[in-house]
Amino acid sequence: MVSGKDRLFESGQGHPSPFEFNQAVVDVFPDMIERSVPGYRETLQGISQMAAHFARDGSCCFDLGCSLGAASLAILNGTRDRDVALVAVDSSAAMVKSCEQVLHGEYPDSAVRVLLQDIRKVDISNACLVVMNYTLQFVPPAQRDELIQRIYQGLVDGGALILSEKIRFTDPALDQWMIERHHQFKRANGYSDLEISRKRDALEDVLVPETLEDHTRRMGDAGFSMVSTWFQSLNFCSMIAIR
Ligand code: GEK
Repeated sequence: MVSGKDRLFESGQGHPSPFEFNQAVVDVFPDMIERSVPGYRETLQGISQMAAHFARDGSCCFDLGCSLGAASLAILNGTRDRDVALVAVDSSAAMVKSCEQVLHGEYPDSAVRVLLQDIRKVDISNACLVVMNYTLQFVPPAQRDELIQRIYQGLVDGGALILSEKIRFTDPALDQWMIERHHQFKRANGYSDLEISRKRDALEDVLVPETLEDHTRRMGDAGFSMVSTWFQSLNFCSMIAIR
């Protein structure tokens, strides 16, 4: 898929409107996420390897908040010789439309379903792997416990959740230091100070990061037996939780 260059926050005055996953975002999404999320590619590579590891014939993988299907493609790549179905879910109609074209175009013979649905409502069962690659951060914090519990219940024994999130740190000085290094990463990728600050304003109260301790506690409370970080780059982190 050809991606335009992300110029969405290059200009404008006053407080920007809250960030939405609309067609304008879809048109630049691959460029936006690569230039904004440290370690994004490495995380996808890891997801592919984990999918190969956790795949169980006759079961299903879920990609919750699939956007244009990058994590779905990683899962399909890791499970290509296995009898494993894939369900990809997103609540943005524009994302789902393009994601369907990408996945069915690249894997026409695979058992892939792309659902336009809210992940808080999706039915999860017989899952060997559930991936939420930078999606939980957009779910209101008060609703996160219930979603993680439902994922746990939908996994087979030995199945896993991969949860990638932007995180915050309890120590305000460390938190600020990480935010500044992330902004340095974005500047090195060509974003201006104005773009960085306008995107930050647009994401306020839309993307709500939590600490690693919050995530670990929630997954432990849900019943996961092993919870660990497997990848981190600055304040972006991917965790694995095994049922
Ligand atoms: C990737 N995983 O490239 N229900 C369904 N979808 C949702 C919900 C919800 N409640 N809330 C947000 N989304 C992808 C990247 S992007 C991350 C994921 C980012 C969807 C939203 O529409 C968007 O497509 C996605 O979650 C988050 O590996 O842009 O930072």
